[in-house]
Amino acid sequence: MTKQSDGKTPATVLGASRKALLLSLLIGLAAGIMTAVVLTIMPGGPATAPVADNASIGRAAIGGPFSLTDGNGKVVTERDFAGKPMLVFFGFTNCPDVCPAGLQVLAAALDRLGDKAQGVAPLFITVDPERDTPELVGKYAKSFHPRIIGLSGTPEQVAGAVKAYRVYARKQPAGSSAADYNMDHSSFFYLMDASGAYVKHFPHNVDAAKMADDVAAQIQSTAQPAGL
Ligand SMILES: [Cu+2]
Repeated sequence: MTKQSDGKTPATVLGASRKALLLSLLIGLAAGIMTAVVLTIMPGGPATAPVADNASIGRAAIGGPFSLTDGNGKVVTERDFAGKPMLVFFGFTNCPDVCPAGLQVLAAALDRLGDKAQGVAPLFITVDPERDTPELVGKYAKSFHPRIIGLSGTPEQVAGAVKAYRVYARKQPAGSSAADYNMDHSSFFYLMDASGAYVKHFPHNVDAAKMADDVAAQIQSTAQPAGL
C-alpha cells in the first residue's frame, strides 16, 4: 500500500472524510429538525387568528374508516356519509363541562345553518364505550340537537375511531370505585370533506357563527366542486 506524505494510508484518509461527511449530514439534520420545531411552535406566525384552523395538525393524518352503532342500533360507517361533509366530535355523556359546551356550540351552529344543515353530518362519538351504550349516546346527542348523531360501539370499534382521528382519550379515576372515573380527552371538532378527508378543526369553544360559516362554505364547495 502506498504511503501518503502525511503518513496516513488512503483508508484512514477515506475514513476521516467519511466522518466529516457524516458530521455535516448530522448538522444538516439537526438544523432541519430545529426548523421543523420552530415552525410547529409558531403555526402561521404572529398573525394567526385565535381560532385554530388547519395549521398545527397534519392534514393527511386525521380521519379514516370507522364502524360504530347509532342510537337505533344501526351500524354506521364513514361510507354512510360519503358525498357529505362530516363534523366529528369525540366525548362522553358523563363529561362535566367540555362536551356539553361543545355540543351547545354545535347545536347553535346547526341552528344558524337552518336547512343547509342537511348538507353536513354532525357526529358525536363516545370515548367511553364501557358506560356509553349506543342508545345512551344517541339520546344524549339528540338532547342537544335532533340532527346530531351519537355513536358508540365495542371498545375495539371506539378505539379504532379514536385512533383514526388521532384523539387523545384516557381514563382518569374520580373516586374510590373503579366505576368512578372521568375521561380526559382532546376536544376538537373535525371538519371532513365529502370524501372523508380532513379539512380543518375547531376548538370546542369556537364561535358558533364561525363554525356555521366554515361548514356552509364546505357544503357549498361540495355542491359545486372546484373546476366544474
Ligand atoms: Cu368531554
